[in-house]
Amino acid sequence: MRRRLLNVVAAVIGLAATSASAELLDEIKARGELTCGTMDYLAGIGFLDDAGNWSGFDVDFCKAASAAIFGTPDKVKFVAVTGAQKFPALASGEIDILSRSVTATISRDTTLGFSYIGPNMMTGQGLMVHKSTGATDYDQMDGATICVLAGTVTERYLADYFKAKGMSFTPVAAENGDQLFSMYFDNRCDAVTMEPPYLAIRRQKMSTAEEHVIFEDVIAKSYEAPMIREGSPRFYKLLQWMHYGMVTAEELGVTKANVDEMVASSTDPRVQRLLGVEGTIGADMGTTNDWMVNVIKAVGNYGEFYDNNLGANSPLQVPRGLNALLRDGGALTAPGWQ
Ligand SMILES: N[C@@H](CCC(=O)N[C@@H](CS)C(=O)NCC(=O)O)C(=O)O
Repeated sequence: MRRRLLNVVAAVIGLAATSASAELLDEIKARGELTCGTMDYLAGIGFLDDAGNWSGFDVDFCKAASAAIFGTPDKVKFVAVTGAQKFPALASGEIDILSRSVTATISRDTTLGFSYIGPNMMTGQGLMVHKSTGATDYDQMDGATICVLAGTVTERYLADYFKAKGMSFTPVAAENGDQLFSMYFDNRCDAVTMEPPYLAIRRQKMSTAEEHVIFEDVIAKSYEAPMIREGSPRFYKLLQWMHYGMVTAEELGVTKANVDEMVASSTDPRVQRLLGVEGTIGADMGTTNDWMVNVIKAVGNYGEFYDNNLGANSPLQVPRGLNALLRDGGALTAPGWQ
């Protein structure tokens, strides 16, 4: 089933590739907006409110991309795509960027014809169980019934883990996130698997939140990353270095609140280069020299981008974990900005 889906997507990409010619960055600039595939139902990740405002971590990545290209975060057309639609929507050209809790893996990178940015959210695969089971660790899950979302990396990793440990389990597959969590909260499985931030978000919505335990450990890596189609190196590099620029801004203490002041008066050459006060990095890449100023004004440095959507300044309070700067004990870093 998975293989068949990969083949269909690969065939669509083949068609798209034959008709594609121009570098996407030029096409987006000529069009005057970019299109971004995301989700519309999960506050903190991708959410569309009743007033028509989009918000969340995955949404803000696209607003930042708009700021990097157009100088303003609002030149984005958001498209809500389901788990099943996300890769075909990117492959067919319906969207320019897929920013929707997608994990970067070797098969997605090398067989789908996509390139990933970042990763910009390094997490893993966790498990939430009913407290009544008494389980606190994976070792106690032999023979369990586990709800899992079809078509995600979590399906494969769950099977891999149990096989490697010589344990058995019964998977109960769901077609979408809402169905998955309804099945779990309705007691149709002992546990549900997904990346811990999503487990925490879903648990927080429940009045029975304290009846569910999220295990401390993870059974696999899941490094999530926005994706674009291959074949537009300037678009790819702009987004990749935008991500690095947000990390560099955090390293250098440049924030949404102080960026104007930094432009006006910082004497630190590293800050001056990042913000385009010195040099022509932005123009050389096909945008303006102050592109990172616009990105930081739109969504902040990486730390602000994370904390405002998911972390300390959000209702979700998801710890930075691996997404803290390397110097703070996390794994987040960027190559040199020079
Ligand atoms: N990162 C995983 C997927 C993570 C995941 O399951 N995300 C949920 C959102 S919380 C999802 O895509 N749900 C599908 C849906 O709700 O339609 C992957 O790339 O395979």
